[in-house]
Amino acid sequence: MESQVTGIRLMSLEHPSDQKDTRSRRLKEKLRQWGRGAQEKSHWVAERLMDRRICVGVTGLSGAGKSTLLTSLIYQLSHPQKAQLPGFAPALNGDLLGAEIKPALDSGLPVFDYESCLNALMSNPPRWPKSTRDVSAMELHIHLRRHRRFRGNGHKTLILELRDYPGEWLMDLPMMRMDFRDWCRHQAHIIGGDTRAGLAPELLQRLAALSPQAEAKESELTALWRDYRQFLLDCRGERKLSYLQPGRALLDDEDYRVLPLLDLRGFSADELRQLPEKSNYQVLRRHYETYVHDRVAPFLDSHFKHLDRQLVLVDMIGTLFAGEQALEDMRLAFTHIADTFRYGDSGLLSKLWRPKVNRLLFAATKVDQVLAADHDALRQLLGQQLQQTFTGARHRGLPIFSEAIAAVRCSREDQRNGRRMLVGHDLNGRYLGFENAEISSHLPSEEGGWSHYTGAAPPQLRPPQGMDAGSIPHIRVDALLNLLLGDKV
Ligand SMILES: Nc1nc2c(ncn2[C@@H]2O[C@H](COP(=O)(O)OP(=O)(O)OP(=O)(O)O)[C@@H](O)[C@H]2O)c(=O)[nH]1
Ligand SMILES: [Mg+2]
Repeated sequence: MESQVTGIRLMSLEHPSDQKDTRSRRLKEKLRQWGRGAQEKSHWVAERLMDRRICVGVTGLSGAGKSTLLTSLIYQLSHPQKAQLPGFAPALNGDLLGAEIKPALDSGLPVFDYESCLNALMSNPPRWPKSTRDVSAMELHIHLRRHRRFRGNGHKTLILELRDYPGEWLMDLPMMRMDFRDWCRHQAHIIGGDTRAGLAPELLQRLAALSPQAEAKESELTALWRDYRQFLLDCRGERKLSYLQPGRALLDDEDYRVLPLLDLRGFSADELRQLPEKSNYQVLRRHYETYVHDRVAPFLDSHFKHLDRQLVLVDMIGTLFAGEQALEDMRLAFTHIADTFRYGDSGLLSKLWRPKVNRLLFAATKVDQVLAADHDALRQLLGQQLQQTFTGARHRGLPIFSEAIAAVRCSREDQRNGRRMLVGHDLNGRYLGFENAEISSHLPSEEGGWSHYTGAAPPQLRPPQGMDAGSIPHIRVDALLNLLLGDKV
């Protein structure tokens, strides 16, 4: 009201011709800005229209294998003579000429540090890339031979823009459509519904006992946040759970203080709204809203909506061998990813944002940890989990694919005493041979069936030695490339 009145007063002080001038100046400035923007974007739009540019999001929870896959993928495409990519048609036909990395200038994001990831893999002894915590982007200019009917062979370049971001950010997106009260109830439901409460019973009791109307005490909330963050880290580290919020608590140690009130029974929505500003409910509500506004919404706005295709990496082996609860939680995470990508007006996020992702790929990573005979079962298991969550007409028109890959193959198969086994080096460089627990394409249904997997996880492996002399061995990265780009090359 106040500003309206001020606005009218200011207007009345201007001469009518001044007003006209101001308006036309503003309009001209707008047109100029629009022109500048259009010029900058025009090459981008033209490339898109000519099918020469594609933007792919690569995500997965921390440790899923994003940095390693990106490094392997870039290496394979940039060294067509050394790469083994029989499943990728341009490589098979000799039309893949090479690739070069360029910064993704339009994105304004830091460039993926390919050099240091590659150096780590190629060093002696080889190492895995360092864990990364932030988003990065790059353009990979893929040079291909083009066969023209009458004018001989030519060249074309496909620009593959790769945006790598933590899966934890994706897990936060459902918070966009929940207010604080909804989120508290959602968290209470999840925590009460499985055995994760067993990881921190005392903490969860303290949270449930936190009275919504009592005045908030800074020191109490600080202590609760420290313990809650540790609880989330244990859910990931010890139980291999996937659907954990706020996701950024797993990536950095900022003082977000986004805590759920686990017992809101006895309070209607109206009663909660009217609680004093200094009450626990109102203080935590403000923390929650700040987090959603400052962290979650900008990601959706500036980054996520540019993607044409989305690749989600899943540590299916780690999850399966962690047991039934980890797998159920992964399914829960898939349900929320499915909601994010749901098409049509019924999509819960569609009012805020309409996804334009036209292909969604899931890949189980690190399959070199199990025998080749189990790779197909893994792919089938992943497919079943996806089928259960992406059912019905809601995703019609959005093709979903699943694969099972190893970005860097660290093991090879051998025969010992008539049995097939895997041999490789563990993380300490010790040479070892092992046989993984056989993977069935169906989840255990009978009582006690999960004991076949729990505690029997295959060992973590070190990258193989000697890659600097030649190619990076992999499993089905070429098939993944085909799913990602096959229709664009
Ligand atoms: N055996 C095997 N292990 C792999 C492979 N790729 C990744 N790993 C293992 O998974 C770990 C994590 O891989 P990264 O590529 O760093 O995963 P990330 O998703 O980038 O992880 P953050 O940067 O922490 O989010 C590595 O340190 C390896 O132990 C693979 O192809 N085979
Ligand atoms: Mg990484």
